[in-house]
This record gives sequence, structure tokens and C-alpha cells, in this order.
Amino acid sequence: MKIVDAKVIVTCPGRNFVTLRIVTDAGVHGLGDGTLNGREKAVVAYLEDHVIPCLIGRDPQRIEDIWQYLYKGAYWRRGPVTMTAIAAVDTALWDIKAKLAGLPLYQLLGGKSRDGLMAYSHANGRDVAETLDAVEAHLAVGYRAVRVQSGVPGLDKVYGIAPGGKAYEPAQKGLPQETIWSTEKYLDHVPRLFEKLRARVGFGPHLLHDVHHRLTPIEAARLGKALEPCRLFWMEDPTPAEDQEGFRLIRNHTVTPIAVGEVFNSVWDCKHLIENRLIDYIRATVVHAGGISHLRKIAALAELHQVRTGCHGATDLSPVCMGAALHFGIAVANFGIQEHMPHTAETDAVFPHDYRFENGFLLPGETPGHGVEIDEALAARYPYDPAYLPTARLEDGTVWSW
Ligand code: KDG
Ligand code: MG
Repeated sequence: MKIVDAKVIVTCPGRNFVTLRIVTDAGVHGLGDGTLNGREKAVVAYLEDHVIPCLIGRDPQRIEDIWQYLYKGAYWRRGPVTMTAIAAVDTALWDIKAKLAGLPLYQLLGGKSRDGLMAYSHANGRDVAETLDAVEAHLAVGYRAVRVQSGVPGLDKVYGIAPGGKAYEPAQKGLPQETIWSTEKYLDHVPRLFEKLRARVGFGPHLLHDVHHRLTPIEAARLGKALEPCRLFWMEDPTPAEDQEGFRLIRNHTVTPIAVGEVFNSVWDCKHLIENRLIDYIRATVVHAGGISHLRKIAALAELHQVRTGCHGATDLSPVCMGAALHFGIAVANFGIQEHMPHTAETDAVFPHDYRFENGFLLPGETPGHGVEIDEALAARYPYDPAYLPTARLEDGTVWSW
């Protein structure tokens, strides 16, 4: 069997997505997500100029061999652009293999280890009152776990909060916006928010919070300690993860569980944190961490150290990534939780899929493959529209981590 064609489809049904479609001479095709938020065109060029010419004529069934060829053969290993491009190929090849077998992908990954994937949603509000209401609304539709972000008094724009009560979308049209950050104001606000939240909803629902790389290790230690009475499911990205030893300092001070890794792209990013038991959940997911093949290796290392998965699932990960992540998550031994930020109706129409949300759980479907397709005619009606994540500065003008 041979790969006879491969094509990159860029579409913007409300936000930009990059999708790779690989076609075989057996009449079967596969899809892979290659979306890298704000750097989409870099992955498109990597795929079109450097990867696709090498794929034509190869046997699509040799998934591991093609993965190794693309990883080792480039000489320049790792990095978000390379690993997202490899992930797009790998996901499409697993889709093809499962379609050839006539099985949903999870069957090829060992079958179901659970009945459904506990999902967490995003509740946010401009102030405490709005945030508490948003959490209750998410619990009312069945979520058992909710990530909570709130506006901070004295700060104009805050990560995770949409202006005017709209659904939150991280990337904004046009060039990157600048936002102002104050650690002091944030640290004063967040523990009080969660105290009020627990007083309102009790200790039944799981509550999560994303610090989004903003704190130094000692500040993150202080936050984790302050939040202990509120028993969070996790505190995410408490400090930039390049400083991996910084997590030891946080760990030495608090038992609030830690989740890290949505920006990681290989097992080498995860190794030190996992082996040294500095985190509890690993957030790497299919599209940015080398596809199903590589994510399985990350999860296997994590399993040895009782670290569980918590795959990234924001709107910039296309339904193709979500479909693949759900097949992975239902099969992997050490699944923890799956992020769920529903896509717009336009996106769902461009990417017909058979996964669904039911009673707090996400469920992959039974269609052979990963169960997500693309309507190319509809996709062509939404051309690429540049959009970027914001940037952050301290109140004195210093560039900070967003
Ligand atoms: O592209 C970046 C977003 O996906 C990210 O800001 C969202 O932190 C995020 C999350 O936890 O979903
Ligand atoms: Mg995050």
C-alpha cells in the first residue's frame, strides 16, 4: 500500500485550523490536526515544503517507521513546529490504520480502559459574582469538573475572561494585543474567589485553575498553600516550565496538585518533572506532542510515576485533535481528565464528528478511525484570517509571560 497524495487544508470557521489529509492507493484517507495557535503558517510550510514530498510513495501502515524518519531524518529535532507537523502525519496514519481495520481507533490502542472521559469545562466571569454564576451554570449542564478563571480587580484584561460575557477564545484577530499584569493583585484575589466558590457549590465538584505561567516558584508556592483548604483538582502551569527545578520549590511547600505541559512537545520536556515527581498531571496532547505514537510514550513514562494525563483541549485544538485525544484517553491506563472547550457551530459543521458529551463525560464514537472528517467545500468558505494570542507586561512596562 502507498501514500498517493497529501494535502494541507487551512480554514477559519471562527478561528484558524490546519488539517492534513493523507490519501492512499487503497482508497482510504486519514486526517491529522496540525494547528499551532498564532504560528499556523509555519506548520503549513513545514508540511508542504519539507514533509509531504517525502511521504508520497511510502507505506502508510508503517506508522512508527515514518515517525522515526520524520523525527531523526530532519536532523533538527523537537520544537513546536516540527512536532506539530509530525503529529499531523502520525494522527492521519493512525486514522488510516483504524479505517483499514474497520475499527474505532481506541481498539488499536488496547481497547477501552473506562466507559467515558471525565471532562472539565471553562467557567469564567468578569467579577466574583459573574464567575460563581458561570460555575453553577456549568454544573447544571452536567460537568463534574470546572476550570475557574475570573477578572482581577484593578486589571483591565485577564487571561481566560471574554469581554462582555462572550465565550472565551484565546486568539484575537490582528496583531498580538498587549495586556497588563499584576502578580500582587492576582494573588490577593484568587484565594478569596475559591473560598467563596466552595461556600457556594460545596466540595462535590472538582475545581481547577490555570495560572498560565505567570508566577515565580515562591509565588506559586504561596498560592498553592493558600488554596489548600479549597482542595483544587489542580493548579495549572504555576510557573514557566523551562525552569523545571522551580517546581521542586513549589512542591516543597504545598500539596495542591500540579498540572503542566500544554506547551510541551516531546517526552524530553516531561522527563525531569515526571521522574522527580514534581507534577501530578501531564497536559501534553496529540497535536503538539508528536501525535498518538509519541503521546503514548509520554503517558507510559508518566504511568510509572503515578502521573495521570490531563490533555489540553482548548478551542485552538481542532475537532480532529479532540477526536484522536478521546480515543487515546479512553484506552490509556493512567487517564486523569480531559479539557473540554466546545467549538463554535461553524467549526463543528466544517469538522463532522461522532464524539459527544454526556453527563459530564466525553465519549469517542464507534466509526472506524478517529471519527472526525472535514467538509472541504465548507472549509474553503472560511479563508485564513491572522489572529494571535495576547502578550503581557507588568505595570512598569516589563515584558512578562502571558
Ligand atoms: O493556544 C493557547 C491556548 O490553548 C491556551 O492559552 C489555553 O491555557 C490554555 C488552556 O489551559 O486551555
Ligand atoms: Mg492552560
